[in-house]
Amino acid sequence: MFKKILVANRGEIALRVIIACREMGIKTVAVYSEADEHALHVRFADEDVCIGPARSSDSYLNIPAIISAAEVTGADAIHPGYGFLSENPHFAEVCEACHIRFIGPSPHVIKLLGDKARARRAMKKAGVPMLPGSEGPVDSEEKALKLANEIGYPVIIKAVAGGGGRGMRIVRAPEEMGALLRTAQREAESAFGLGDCYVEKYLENPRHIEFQVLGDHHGNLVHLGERECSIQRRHQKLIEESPSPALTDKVRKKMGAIVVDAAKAVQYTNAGTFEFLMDKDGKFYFMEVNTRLQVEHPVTELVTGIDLVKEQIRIAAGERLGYKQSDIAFKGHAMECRINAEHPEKFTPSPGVIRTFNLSSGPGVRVDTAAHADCTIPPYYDSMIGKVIVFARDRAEAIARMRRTLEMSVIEGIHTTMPLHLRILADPDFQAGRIGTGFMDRLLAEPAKPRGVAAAG
Ligand code: MV4
Repeated sequence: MFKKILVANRGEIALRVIIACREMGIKTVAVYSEADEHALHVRFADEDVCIGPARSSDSYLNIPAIISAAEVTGADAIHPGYGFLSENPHFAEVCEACHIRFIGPSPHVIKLLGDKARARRAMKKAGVPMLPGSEGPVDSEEKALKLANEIGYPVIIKAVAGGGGRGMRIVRAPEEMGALLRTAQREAESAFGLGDCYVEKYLENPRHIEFQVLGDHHGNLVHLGERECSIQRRHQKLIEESPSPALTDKVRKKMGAIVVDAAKAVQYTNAGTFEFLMDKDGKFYFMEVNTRLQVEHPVTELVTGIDLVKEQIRIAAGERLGYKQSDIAFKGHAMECRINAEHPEKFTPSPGVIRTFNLSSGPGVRVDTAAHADCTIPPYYDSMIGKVIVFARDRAEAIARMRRTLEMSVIEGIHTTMPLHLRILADPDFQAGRIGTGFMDRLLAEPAKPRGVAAAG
């Protein structure tokens, strides 16, 4: 087992990794930017190294500074968390070249699945259900039109290097194709340095459902069920839950087996997430694979009882998964609300000093955060300041528990998304599990009901 792990991240996820290490008896090294000198991940690590100025590109993305920090402290592994360098195959390669274990999949797999067109081909070959679309990048308007004509409108143009929804264009009629393909290519070129785009059939208001996998270096690979992530706005998830209200045990078993076979086909190791779109008939279509630990991993931990971060560390150290698929049982219902330092309606960032910070606790409540009273939320990074995760016997109890917890929570000094979460949780469609990726557009199009006032009529 590793003796010392460097945590190449900040905020709640850096703290989450430190928690796992402390419980495993592994020493930790925090790295931090000049804006994070007083952050909790620095306070609770055994050692800490400043890696540069506040801007991410100068600090949390600064590969030479992070590798140097690992070398001077004698860390034998690096956990990248999510975001920043977590899906950078070059970083994973540099770690291995410096004899520091990267806690994540192999650089080869990160690279393969990071190219969305290559990932699509690999997954199709492995038997994963796909939407009809192009085999690789489409380089001309003619080819795009021919394909769209075959599969039918609407179609969607996506960047090969994309993911997370950036640089996508929906084409509803042939006369829009030329202009939209060119803008998508131009946008992809400037965002990712690669203009290649592919085309596939567009689904209206699908559900976003993802499967968690864990694979060791001895050929053992299991799935840990799904997470429903349809409650999103501008490709930022707001609420995630497990199980999905749309899945039966039978479908979970069938999709889980498909995902396990596909992950084995690319020799996937460590933690990963296979994302799907589900249409109104319950059919699944592959979207992409995330080769990192995800923000919403706690909901899976709560319904399976498996600590994903400890598992990542054990797997990276060469240990075997200690269980088979048939040993994994799903129990109860978990739900997570992401608390962002944002204006709840305008979605503009709200950095500043938190004056009061009191996230309620109670039976079945978990809070993952690195924020506290009198801490400063810097403007340089992601606006997520914490996650409230509840665990209950069933979905109705999970919703009631989440509403109770947020109602009894107080954050003052900055704006947060808590009021928006309460609005979502009070919505009859949400409560009935009638959700899709268009849910937030619908909710935000209607005026907010005044809180605590019964509607007339
Ligand atoms: C789609 C789609 C409909 N049809 N692909 C958004 C994130 C990016 N990874 C892919 N996305 C979508 N791809 C086809 N063929 C709809 C979306 C989409 C979406 C997906 C998941 C969660 C929220 C979303 C919001 C808008 C669009």
